[in-house]
Amino acid sequence: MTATTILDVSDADRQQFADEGYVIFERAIPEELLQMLREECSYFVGYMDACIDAGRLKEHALSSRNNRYFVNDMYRYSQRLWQFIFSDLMAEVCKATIGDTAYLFNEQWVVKGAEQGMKFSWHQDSGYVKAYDPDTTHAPYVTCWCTLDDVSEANGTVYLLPHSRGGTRGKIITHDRDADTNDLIGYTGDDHGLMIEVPAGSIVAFSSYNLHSSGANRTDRMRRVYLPQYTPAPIVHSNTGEQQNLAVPFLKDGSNVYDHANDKAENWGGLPPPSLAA
Ligand SMILES: O=C(O)CCC(=O)C(=O)O
Repeated sequence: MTATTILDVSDADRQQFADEGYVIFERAIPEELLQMLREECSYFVGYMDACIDAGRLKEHALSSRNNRYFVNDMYRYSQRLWQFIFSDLMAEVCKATIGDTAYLFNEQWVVKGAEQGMKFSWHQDSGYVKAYDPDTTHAPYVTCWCTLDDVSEANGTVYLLPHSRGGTRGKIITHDRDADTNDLIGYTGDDHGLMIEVPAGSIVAFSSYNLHSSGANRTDRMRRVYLPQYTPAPIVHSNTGEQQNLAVPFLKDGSNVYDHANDKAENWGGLPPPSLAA
């Protein structure tokens, strides 16, 4: 299965991303890819439940059972998720936002449980990088917030501050950590931001410098999002030079250079696939 849909990107879309740091592509994900993402999502939520039940949540984890799930850096556990992450569709999103060179930096599921899915505090995604590397000056990367369900105020959608409202153009803020939720908090002002209400299969692409938050899920169904993030260059720690997260080559000079056969943790970082060996 490969994505053949070419995204309809206008000059105005590119300009909005350049100026304000975000662009929205409604119903961009073809139905068969969307179905595949929903199936994979079920697997990874189940996997996370098992980790929680076994007491294997990491320190500072953002997840809690039936409530809020963040499952990241596990795409090599899936036989087919790479077909979305490195698809022509995502290549078009990268080209419209960060340009002709792109590396996969991180990917994660963000799922809010029915009725109790908790809110997520105002932050920049780059604020999470800065928490581990206070001197970081990395260029903004792009977060592709892909909706697997229709999203609205009721089920905990995202709120976004364009650069002109958040004062975030060219700026990474030092965040505070909430001791109860482990959320990093980068904004406590009065602006509620743009509420993103889009149908399932949409891609909200925003820069890692844009402040955003999300609400609680008050509906009787889960709210599911898949979120790959791409950098224009590998991000390395400013003091040690160590690569941060993943740096899987995706686009070079605008061409898709992803090499599935060599997509291994030892080459480009991240978790290896599961092993059956004890
Ligand atoms: O999907 C959400 O609720 C917000 C996710 C988010 O802000 C993030 O992962 O940075």
